[in-house]
Amino acid sequence: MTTPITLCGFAVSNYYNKVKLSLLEKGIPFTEAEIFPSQSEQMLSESPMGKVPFMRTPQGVLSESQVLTEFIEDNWPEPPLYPRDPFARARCRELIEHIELHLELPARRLYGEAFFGATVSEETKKEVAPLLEKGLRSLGRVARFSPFIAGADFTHADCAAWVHLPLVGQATRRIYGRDLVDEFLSQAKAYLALVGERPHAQKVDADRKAGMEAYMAKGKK
Ligand SMILES: N[C@@H](CCC(=O)N[C@@H](CS)C(=O)NCC(=O)O)C(=O)O
Repeated sequence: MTTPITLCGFAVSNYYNKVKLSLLEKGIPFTEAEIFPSQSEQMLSESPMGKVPFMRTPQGVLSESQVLTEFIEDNWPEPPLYPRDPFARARCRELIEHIELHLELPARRLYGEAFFGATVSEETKKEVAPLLEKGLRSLGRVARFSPFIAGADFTHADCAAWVHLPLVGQATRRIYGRDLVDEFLSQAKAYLALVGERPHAQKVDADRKAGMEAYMAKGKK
């Protein structure tokens, strides 16, 4: 497929940035459309849950970041961001599932208070901490950090880990006064710094920071 695609979402979204980093690392031409989550009819016609990211392609619109990742890899196999071997590929997907289901999703319940000035109940905070501890212990059993999360090569699993783990760590620092990611995954800090040195990661991060500043400036108006 040669026609450019459009990645829709906003630069502060971790799921958006996961897909954006995969696209950049693979050198796929794409444009970005800044779109925020909503339940408007227009939005729901493209993203059935009203979430971002979603992707406009010549064949139609796709939603769910992992679906976009798989679509990208299937359409543009070179350079590969999954190993060729099916078992090793499955290991990468296992890592992504672990991070999203057992870390990002529970941590998301804290984001309202951690990042957006809302209040999260004490009950929720108590419920989420052991889930995250379990999720981090489980990730520690499958992550390699040698030097990348799935082994020697940079993969889509790194695109996911690099956007989600810092957010989980930051949320736990703000809510519990402890960075559970650092506490349970001693290699995480050095690993995230290694990925963060990649030029495309730096581009994603610069856009994220600019997006965050614009969001804060809007809030002050
Ligand atoms: N499972 C979805 C999660 C995407 C997601 O939660 N995106 C957030 C922004 S980071 C969103 O759109 N939130 C709005 C909402 O939940 O309604 C994916 O992988 O794409």
